[in-house]
Amino acid sequence: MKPVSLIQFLIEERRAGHINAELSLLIEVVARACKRIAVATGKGALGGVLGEAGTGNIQGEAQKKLDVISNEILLEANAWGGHLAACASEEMEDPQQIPDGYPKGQHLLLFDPLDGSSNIDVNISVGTIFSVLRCPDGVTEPKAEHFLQPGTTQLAAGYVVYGPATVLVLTFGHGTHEFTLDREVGSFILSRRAIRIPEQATEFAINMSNQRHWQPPMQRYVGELLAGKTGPRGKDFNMRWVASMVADVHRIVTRGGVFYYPLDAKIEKQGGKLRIMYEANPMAFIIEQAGGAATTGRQRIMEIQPTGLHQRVPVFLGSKEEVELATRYHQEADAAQG
Ligand code: FDP
Repeated sequence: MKPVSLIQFLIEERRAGHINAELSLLIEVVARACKRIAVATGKGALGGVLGEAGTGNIQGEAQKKLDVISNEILLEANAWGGHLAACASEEMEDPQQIPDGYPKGQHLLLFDPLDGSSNIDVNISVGTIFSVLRCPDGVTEPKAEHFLQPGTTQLAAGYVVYGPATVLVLTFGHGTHEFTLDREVGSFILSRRAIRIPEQATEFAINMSNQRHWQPPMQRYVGELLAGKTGPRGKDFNMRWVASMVADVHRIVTRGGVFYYPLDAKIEKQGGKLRIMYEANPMAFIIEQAGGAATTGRQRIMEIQPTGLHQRVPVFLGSKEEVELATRYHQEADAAQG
């Protein structure tokens, strides 16, 4: 079969009425920016881009040089295209407006330019996550409040994992599709269409070092996974934790499994670890479109009405039956408490 490039795929999606020309252009621009990020991350120590930038982001986390570079690449690529009303980045407190003199479009772009960045210096996969929303009608200078739309309103979501291969995973709400970067030619080529995540899982991803801080239903659920064949689940589970969300999610998109970043006593006040707008919502959209489930342990992530651009939530996502079981344990525990 002849390879299908991302550009061809976008034209097909336009013809199918799934996207309009502006959204197609926006995705092309994001993909091109991600190719530049792939080049920058791929240089490693030779690019002089490893290490701390000496600055902090809005979350108070130390920024790596590559966090800053990736953010600039995405901002710059999107400023002039005419397809955006504004964009918001995990690395910036407020939305970024389109500079004067450039045409504006109908879309809002949100991104985490380099997720898992604590892994950069040790040469472990990192990634970019993005989400596209429609700018509310009549709004010409979008503010944070205009981005605060539930995940169900996303027009597109995707991530790029910079690993042994650079891979883009994308959804427009009509299935989840994977593209692999052909480095010689410089284009993304469709490598899996309409991905399906198995409903049952045998692998789970969680930071076990937080176990003592978890809430009782999480303790119960993971305790049962760890008990394996001899426990109530009657089967063994394997554990994986890359500590780079994009890489962990990509494993699930490839061979199933579940990813959990639950609420725990250490992060209770901030509501969770992962950001709803830049991480949880786009990943939830991608996972649901591949037949998986994504909840906070208590409710569907994409139905949450966000209250802040940098709001954090607990994240349970992956193989449907497993996420539903973990969610049921939390709901039952809450109901028993009244
Ligand atoms: P990072 O802080 O390195 O950017 O986005 C947050 C994130 O990485 C996720 O990519 C990853 O899954 C998680 O944090 C890792 O958290 P722990 O350090 O608690 O393991």
